[in-house]
Amino acid sequence: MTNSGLPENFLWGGAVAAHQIEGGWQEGGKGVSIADVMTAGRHQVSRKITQGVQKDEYYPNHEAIDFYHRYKEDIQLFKELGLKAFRTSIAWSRIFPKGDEEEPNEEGLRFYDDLFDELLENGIEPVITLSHFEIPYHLYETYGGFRNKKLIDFFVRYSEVVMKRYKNKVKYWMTFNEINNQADGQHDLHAWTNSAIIFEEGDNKEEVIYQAGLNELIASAKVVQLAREINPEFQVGCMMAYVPVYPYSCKPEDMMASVKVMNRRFFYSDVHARGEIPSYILNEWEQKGYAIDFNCEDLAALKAGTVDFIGFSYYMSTAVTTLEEKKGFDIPDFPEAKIVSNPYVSASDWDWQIDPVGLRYMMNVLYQRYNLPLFIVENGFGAYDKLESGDKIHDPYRVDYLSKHIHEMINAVAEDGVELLGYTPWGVIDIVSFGTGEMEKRYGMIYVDKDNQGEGTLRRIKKDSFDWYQQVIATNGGNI
Ligand code: P53
Repeated sequence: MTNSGLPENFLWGGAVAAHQIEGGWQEGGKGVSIADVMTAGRHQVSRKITQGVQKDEYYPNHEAIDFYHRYKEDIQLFKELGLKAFRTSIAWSRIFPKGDEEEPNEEGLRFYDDLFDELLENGIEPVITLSHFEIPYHLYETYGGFRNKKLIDFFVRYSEVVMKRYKNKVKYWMTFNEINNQADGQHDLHAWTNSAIIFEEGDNKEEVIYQAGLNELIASAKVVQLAREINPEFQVGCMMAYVPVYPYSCKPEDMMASVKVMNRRFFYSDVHARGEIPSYILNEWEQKGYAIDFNCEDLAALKAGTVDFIGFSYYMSTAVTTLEEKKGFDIPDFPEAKIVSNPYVSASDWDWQIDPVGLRYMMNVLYQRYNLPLFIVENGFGAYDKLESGDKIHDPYRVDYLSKHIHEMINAVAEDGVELLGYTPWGVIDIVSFGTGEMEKRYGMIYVDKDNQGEGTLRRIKKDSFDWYQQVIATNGGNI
């Protein structure tokens, strides 16, 4: 074993989100969330968002993997794995079932008291996302989601309640999961999951999303300020999805196209970390005639509520080109360019391009841009697994993906000098896929016996990657 160069207190962990694991969608006084009205899709077939919960539809998040009832058993497995941190979210609708009540739901608060106690007793630090695609459905029905500035106050109130309640149990917090997923404003699923928005006739989608995103950034900044009052030891981060978009060629226009598409994503972390709306966005709003609503008080909040660390997910990279002969995907409002695949990397069964070096690249970019500690709070490989006789799951593809990414992560720390708090790979246990609602797009090192139709015993079985990750943690990355 060699010394990897990672700090001794490095937070090796695993990550999930409440709606993708808990189930118990109507238990403990929980209200309906936006995840509870999403049906199952599959690769290239979108999930449907229904008007309320319909009787004859299948909703994979209603039961998920039943973590709500099985968390004690699962935490024993996490302990055996050696996790030092476990990232999950609080389901907002367990605490405020409708989102706009005066008083929180005590039973929901008690559930997370018990969950966090159980983690801490087993030596595992909870890392908590406040909003991970789980906005109470009522806030969509009554207020139209985050297009409405009233949601700022509802989110701040909810955050205040949970940060006060768990102030001695949770130190690491993140406000909005992958807030920049909604960046180009065209994916209806992301508008729904990030902001509880359904587009209406006459909406300029991009403008609507800029408003919602800014409302969330203001809410986040207010929560950061509150956090400092509640417990000065708190560390509050943002949570960004970072998919680097490389210039496909060295044609100068391809380089500028990369800058332009990356700026759409950087907007969110620029505000979170620097406390100002960047000039490239203010100019865009002006040129497009967007009437984004904000006032001096909002700007002061942004300035006073900058984050302590940059939490981000990394799964893949992609490329952009202006070369006319290349075929690719259109980019909203950018007709000269398209997104193309990268001939130098391979891809998963869901066409996510596998690029470990891209992680090192992104870590360098983010650290140089913000000079703040980073936290890789998601990274992982969604794949079909096969349960073989003797309860074996051989998943060398997952070990290969993760070890190559960890290798590049260590290079970024040990050679490039990037400050990194931890690494919590996605879906340490199999969960419902967010994008497709499938169970069989598996990320875990622990298998859950359940299929896409919702059939199965829910039994937990260790995969080969479990033993491998156990060694990674035990050697602090020295075996990579
Ligand atoms: P699924 C896009 C790019 C990177 C991460 O995704 C993304 C997305 C959205 O599709 O989402 C995150 O389950 C998200 C998790 C999610 C995970 O990636 O679609 O934070 O909730 O499960 C993996 O394969």
